[in-house]
Amino acid sequence: MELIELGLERCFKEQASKLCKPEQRIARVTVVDRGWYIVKNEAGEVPARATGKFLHSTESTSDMPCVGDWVCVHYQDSDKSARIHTILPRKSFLRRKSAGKNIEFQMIAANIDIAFIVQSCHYDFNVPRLERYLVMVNEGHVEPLLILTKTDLVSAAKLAQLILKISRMGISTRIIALSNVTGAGLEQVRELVEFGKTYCLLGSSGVGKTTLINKLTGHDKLKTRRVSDSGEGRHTTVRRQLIVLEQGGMFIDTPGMREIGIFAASEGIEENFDDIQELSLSCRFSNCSHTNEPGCAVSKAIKGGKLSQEHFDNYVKLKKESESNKLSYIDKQRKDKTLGKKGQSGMKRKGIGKK
Ligand SMILES: Nc1nc2c(ncn2[C@@H]2O[C@H](COP(=O)(O)OP(=O)(O)OP(=O)(O)O)[C@@H](O)[C@H]2O)c(=O)[nH]1
Ligand SMILES: [Mg+2]
Ligand SMILES: [Zn+2]
Repeated sequence: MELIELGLERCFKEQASKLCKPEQRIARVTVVDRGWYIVKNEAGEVPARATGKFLHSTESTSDMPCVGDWVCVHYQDSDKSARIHTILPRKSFLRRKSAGKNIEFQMIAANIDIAFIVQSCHYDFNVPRLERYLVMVNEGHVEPLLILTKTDLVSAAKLAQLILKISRMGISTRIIALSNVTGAGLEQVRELVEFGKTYCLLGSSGVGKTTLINKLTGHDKLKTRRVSDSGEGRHTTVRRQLIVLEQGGMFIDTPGMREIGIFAASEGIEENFDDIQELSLSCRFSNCSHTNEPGCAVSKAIKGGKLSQEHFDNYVKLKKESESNKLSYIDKQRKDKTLGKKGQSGMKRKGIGKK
């Protein structure tokens, strides 16, 4: 195996020559599991930990290694384990607001070329949630692709209706509908996978993310599990993991997500709702809130059936959420600073620090 197969592009090589010390080598993080990592290079995969110095230099969870990161490592015990010293700057990333009340980023993966946003046609299908994923993916400079699974469980008419719902929302992202059971649509996925590129699967538990990877690799190496009849998943995949396909290309499997909190994602929101941004240029007032101002081009488009009300409502909701989370985050940072907590940020309090 060569590093180019793992997606080592020129930009990373250049960064490595500046940031890795002579005794260090470049490797890619393939597994993250509560403070432990697995890193891979030409010679194979070994377990790794971050150095204490590295941990002390991190200010937020975004600075911690995540699956897909390129890192400078020092191999030890005759190359049987490694220490992570530096993360090379990411070309793209996927992150969300961590679940629950805590306002922090949670890194999902880094250096992704295409994110597969996976929903099942059966129970999981939800367009506002699709838009949340799209905002997250746009924010991280990743190209999105929508995957609708379990087409074997719905009629062709029902599938057409779901696809129409997506396009009515103004979403123009490419869609692949497939069945892991009959194999319909799988060829379309195989065709788009390229050598050296990294794909990340995102979606609720039980939609068939892992099954899809197993289909692509051709062997059932990764664990999957039957879901209940209501389609409710059971969180079979518990860690993020990068898998290299024999035919080239890499897939990152992730555990199903219940919440996709949006936080400080104004760029992603603008990109996903560019239709609204464009219309608002024609509003009479430049600070139009598109509620009841005269001469509002957005309201006019909604009334005229040119813009979906649901799409607009979703825009307002996500924008509010993103901004209010950002304000709380800034507020928390300020408080932490005045209390002098910067040196012992959240991560160390949660015990992820060095052992
Ligand atoms: N009928 C049908 N069942 C499928 C399809 N794809 C996956 N399944 C089944 O759905 C169940 C869940 O699949 P998984 O691949 O484990 O789902 P997952 O998205 O990886 O779930 P988590 O790991 O919990 O996030 C398994 O029983 C699969 O066999 C499909 O296209 N059609
Ligand atoms: Mg899984
Ligand atoms: Zn307006």
